Amino acid sequence: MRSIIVLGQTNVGKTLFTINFAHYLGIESLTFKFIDHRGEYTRTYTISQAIEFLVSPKPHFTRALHSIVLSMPWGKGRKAFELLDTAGLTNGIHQDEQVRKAMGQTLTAVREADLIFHLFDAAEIGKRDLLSAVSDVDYQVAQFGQMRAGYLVLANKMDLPLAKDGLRKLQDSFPGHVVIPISALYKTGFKEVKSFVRKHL
Ligand SMILES: Nc1nc2c(ncn2[C@@H]2O[C@H](COP(=O)(O)OP(=O)(O)OP(=O)(O)O)[C@@H](O)[C@H]2O)c(=O)[nH]1
Ligand SMILES: [Mg+2]
Repeated sequence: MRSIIVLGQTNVGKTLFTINFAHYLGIESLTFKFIDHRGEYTRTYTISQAIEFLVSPKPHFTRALHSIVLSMPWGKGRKAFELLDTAGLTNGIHQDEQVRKAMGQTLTAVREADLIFHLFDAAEIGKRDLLSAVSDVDYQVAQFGQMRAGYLVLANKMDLPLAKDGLRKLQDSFPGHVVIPISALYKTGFKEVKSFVRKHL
């Protein structure tokens, strides 16, 4: 099955995007496959349960890979694909072993994914100066991503103040890349994301 991996620093909105994009594609009941220190297992949530249990402003809330199978209309039928939510990327070596392990897991998974969605918190970037706006680890991911056809930068949290400034900084930092502004919270920009999937997956 083709797959899309969602990458980005902690708290940028990867998990909320994963859940609400699934909802946007018409899925009401989400079966997540978790792969962590307990092995591989599944859990099924409604959309509101998934948001309640899996999304948090607490940093490094997602501790390991979890994925859901989605599908969308394709030609005369539907096409199924996997959407992988990951633990937040960190600069350098994190002191927490679980966070370090999760980062290794993310980097392995990214090699196998067909498309990469690289999420940023545009509102946070809007508050900072251009030099410190985008971190080293994000540049490394972008460099790896640009070698692949299906690499997409998502400027998230466009509903918040200063996000427009952040979007501009992202466009300056990643010239030549497709940057789509979205709000994972309000599901804006999702039509454009869906078109990208249709074109590249
Ligand atoms: N206003 C606003 N808040 C958002 C948006 N997307 C996510 N958030 C909030 O940002 C916080 C972090 O969201 P998560 O989806 O848990 O972020 P994450 O990238 O999965 O974080 P980690 O799992 O720690 O790596 C939560 O409080 C979300 O409600 C958005 O588009 N707009
Ligand atoms: Mg998360």
